[in-house]
Amino acid sequence: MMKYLTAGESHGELLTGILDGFPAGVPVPELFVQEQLRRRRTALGRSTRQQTENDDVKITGGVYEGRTTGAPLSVLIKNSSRKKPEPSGIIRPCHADYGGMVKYGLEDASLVRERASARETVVRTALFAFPLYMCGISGIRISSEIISLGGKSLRPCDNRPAEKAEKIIADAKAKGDTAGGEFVLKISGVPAGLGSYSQGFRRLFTEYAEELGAIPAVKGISCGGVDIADIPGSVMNSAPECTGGIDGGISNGRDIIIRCVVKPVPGTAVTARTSDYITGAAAEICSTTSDITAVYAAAVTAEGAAAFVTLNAILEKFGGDSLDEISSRLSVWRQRHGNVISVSGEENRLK
Ligand code: EPS
Repeated sequence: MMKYLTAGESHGELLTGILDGFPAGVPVPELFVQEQLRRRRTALGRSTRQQTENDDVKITGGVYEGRTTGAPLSVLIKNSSRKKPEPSGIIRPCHADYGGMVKYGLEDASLVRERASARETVVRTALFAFPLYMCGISGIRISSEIISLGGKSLRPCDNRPAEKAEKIIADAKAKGDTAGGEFVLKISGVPAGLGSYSQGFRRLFTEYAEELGAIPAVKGISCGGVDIADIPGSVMNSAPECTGGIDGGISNGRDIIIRCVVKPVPGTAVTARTSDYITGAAAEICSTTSDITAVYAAAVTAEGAAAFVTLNAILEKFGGDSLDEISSRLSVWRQRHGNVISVSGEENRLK
């Protein structure tokens, strides 16, 4: 099973991370890692900070002559934007400032901000690119799609969703405001039988929810692309894909569909009322450097997070320490079971 840890601050020297338990023998996807970082950095709605960062990543451990070795993978990403945090007791609303100062006994919110910043997801994106690549070569495709922004639908059936998104972002920026939204993850090619109902924490949806909920701006997670709360059971039974590929905590061989709600970035250029943590005095705060929306960037990190969970579920089910070992076990399972699709109570086996 894989585990990871990250370290570093938003404007410190560098960010670093370790992914332990990743299989041996996987070609090192250096260009793919860079591409995931580029997609995250240049995602729609980011702040000017992204123009100063180049997210140059160095893979510093766990690889030899172009292949992973099974040793912990380590990555290092230098920050271009370096600055000594300016001490401040002003609590930014809807950020980690207040909770962080109370928890760690700090009187300076900048120390909280430096680590609570979503900048940390740059490391997760780099580390998760390894499982995402391995999922790809194992026949599991993971993609994301933004379905709403600032309260407006962006479904592909909507007229020109990309232009609509640009306009929503431009309008929010002109008002000094920010926007939340929703994205959907689609994970195809997952074999049936991953996860378990035997314990709540082993349910596959629990594992996706844990990892996706760890992305800073993600505040809601549901399984299935439709508003499942709004449909009767009879409709759901005749369209079982509504439950998003996981039933009873176990993958059923269908596409896994997970929908995530992303909050608006709280750092707006519109002045917000707050208070000073030290003096308790009322204060006002506004920010001009923040992102307009985190939805697009979060979706890139989420693709990797979904791959991390999927690969971990594969490792739990099939075991194995190298690409060859895992691939051959997966292929035996797929030959035996294919994808089991249940339509109106009938079981059809699709090879
Ligand atoms: C962030 C605030 C902004 C974002 C940052 C996350 O940075 P700054 O404080 O420099 O204006 O740009 O995101 C990144 C740097 C990144 O790479 O994602 C925050 O407070 O979470």
